[in-house]
Amino acid sequence: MGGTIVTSLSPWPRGVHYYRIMAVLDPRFPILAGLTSPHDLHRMSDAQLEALAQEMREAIIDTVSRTGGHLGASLGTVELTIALHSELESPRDRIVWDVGHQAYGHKLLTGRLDGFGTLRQHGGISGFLRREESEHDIMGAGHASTSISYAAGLAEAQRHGRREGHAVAVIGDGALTGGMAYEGLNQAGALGSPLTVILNDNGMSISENVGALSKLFQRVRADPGLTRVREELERGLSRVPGASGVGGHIRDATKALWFETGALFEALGFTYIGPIDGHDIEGVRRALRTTLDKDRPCVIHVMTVKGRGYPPAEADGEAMHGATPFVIESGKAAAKKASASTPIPTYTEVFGHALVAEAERDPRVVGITAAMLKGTGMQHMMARFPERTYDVGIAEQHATVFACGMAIEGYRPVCAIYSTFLQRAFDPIVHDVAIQGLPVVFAIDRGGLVGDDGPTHHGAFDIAYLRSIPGLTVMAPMDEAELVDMLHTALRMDGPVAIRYPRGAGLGVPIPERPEPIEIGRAEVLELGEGVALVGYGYGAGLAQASAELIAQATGVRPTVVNARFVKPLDAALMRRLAQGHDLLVTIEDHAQMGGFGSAVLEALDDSPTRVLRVGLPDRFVDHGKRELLLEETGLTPEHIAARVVRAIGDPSRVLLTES
Ligand SMILES: Cc1ncc(C[n+]2csc(CCOP(=O)(O)OP(=O)(O)O)c2C)c(N)n1
Repeated sequence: MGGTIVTSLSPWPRGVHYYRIMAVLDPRFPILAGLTSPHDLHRMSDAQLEALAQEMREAIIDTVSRTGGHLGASLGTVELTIALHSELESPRDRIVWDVGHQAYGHKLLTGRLDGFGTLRQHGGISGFLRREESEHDIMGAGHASTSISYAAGLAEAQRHGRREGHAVAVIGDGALTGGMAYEGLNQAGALGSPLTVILNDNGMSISENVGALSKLFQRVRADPGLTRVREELERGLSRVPGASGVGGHIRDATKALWFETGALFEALGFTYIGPIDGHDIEGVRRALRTTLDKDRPCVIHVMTVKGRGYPPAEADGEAMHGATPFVIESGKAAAKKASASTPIPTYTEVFGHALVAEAERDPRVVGITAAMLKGTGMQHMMARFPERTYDVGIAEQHATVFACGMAIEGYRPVCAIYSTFLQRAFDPIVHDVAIQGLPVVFAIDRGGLVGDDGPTHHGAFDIAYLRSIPGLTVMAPMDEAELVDMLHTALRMDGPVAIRYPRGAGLGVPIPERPEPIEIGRAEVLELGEGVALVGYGYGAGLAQASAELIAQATGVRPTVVNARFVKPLDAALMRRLAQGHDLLVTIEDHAQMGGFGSAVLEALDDSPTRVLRVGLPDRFVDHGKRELLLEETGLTPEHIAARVVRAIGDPSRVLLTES
């Protein structure tokens, strides 16, 4: 990590600097810079570990203030991370971080201080964990609620003698709202798997956490006797085999709550320890030692504060969950380049307001989000119609079937889910929505490349996995005005509909005052030209328009430009006419080339001899980095597309052009 010394962090005393001070890599972080492996933590004193925590916090704030990233979650786990690495022997002991967004501290302790300044930058270290990045990254998930299942598998392999070491899953209370977490608990509890689950309870998902369990945890957190419980618990820990043994030490007021929380896990076959203060390194270490000795499933319930140690992140956990670059002193967003005009609204914002407008007109409209209230623009619906808006937790599968239930009773549910997370709902979309023919609308945000979050988050597959489903209408607007019309259209249809749109700002076109329905399955010819037909789907239509200009400049001939609007039902008749009337048909989409819009066009043309050039994402996982950079790298820019088309025109010997 390079850069200037951060003096602005002085409100948080640095503690004593002592450990193998090497006037070295980064003078701001002498302890971190001196680490040769996380095992060094085993030999450190309590005071040294506290000082290390301070350095980690400063390193995280310093880097994320410049790169943006998951600030609050990683600040909240600093002490927990130190406790884990000072008791465990990673990677022999397997630490599995759910989502991986809270593991910046783990990165710092496992040899990545040096590259930490490149966090989330193209070619730099990932914002999540990544198996290729470090042997300490046991897996590289970015989707929530998987850690217990991973750990159950790891523990089972260990039980079969395949390997030695403990398996520890760290899961947030938000991620614990996802069904897979319970599937993991259920199996591990029955098997008696020797694994430890650390429940990192900070009361927050991205927004405030939701659900019945979260309410229980909230009551535990709000109870003034909690600290006392922890102290009693710590005193009792060495004497008790499980949670129940410490009951006598707990004051009556907190006892019931404590038992309620513990009872859930105990019923599933886990020993429950907690709640304990997750910022107390020694307390967490003691609890860990207890569980590691047990050789059975255990849960340690730790309470932490999201954003801990950085006041702006503690004050606004939601905004600082995924922080954009900020000024350290104030926590305010770093100034963007000045622009005279008002910013163009994002597709997300336009969708959010359009949904409210539809809900004003039609009382049957309800909004559903899976823990992405602001991310999907659903906060506007929640503010206007709280009784008709549902945050179901990190549970895309459940969100979909819940929508089915409401649709059966005559409601018009709109599920706003990111493309990448909707992958989780594939089976319910087939089985519960489409086969039942229910009018559920999917508003698929973040279709296409998302940028810094990288391969676990790009929305590259939704067209492919949706367009094969019978009875589903699948569409994509070319701009934000068409998104409003498409939502209006979808809510007037009898069956299921999916609308995909990209991350970021729209094209800046005016939003219609009153939306108009769109004819189903009808593409729109934007410009009639000759020689080449450029057919764009969604974001691809804008690319087609811009590419056409460049092609016209280069060749002197204006291509035909089409906004496809639908991939299902595809305007197959128009595609065939275009094929007959042009020398080259070009399909453009920000989606995996394989199985996407271009594939649908090829299928429609079937026996046509027309040359088709498909532009889309290549058959590999695209790395993380700024979205513009990734679009450039994958050839999804007007310049790249125009150059390919001009090359293809000059080489008519190639009958079918589908390579990237
Ligand atoms: C399947 C899935 N849906 C949504 C998300 C987006 N997401 C990332 S982190 C997060 C909240 C996680 O909350 P929690 O587990 O409590 O961790 P915290 O950030 O509070 O530490 C969500 C909803 C995701 N990663 N995976």
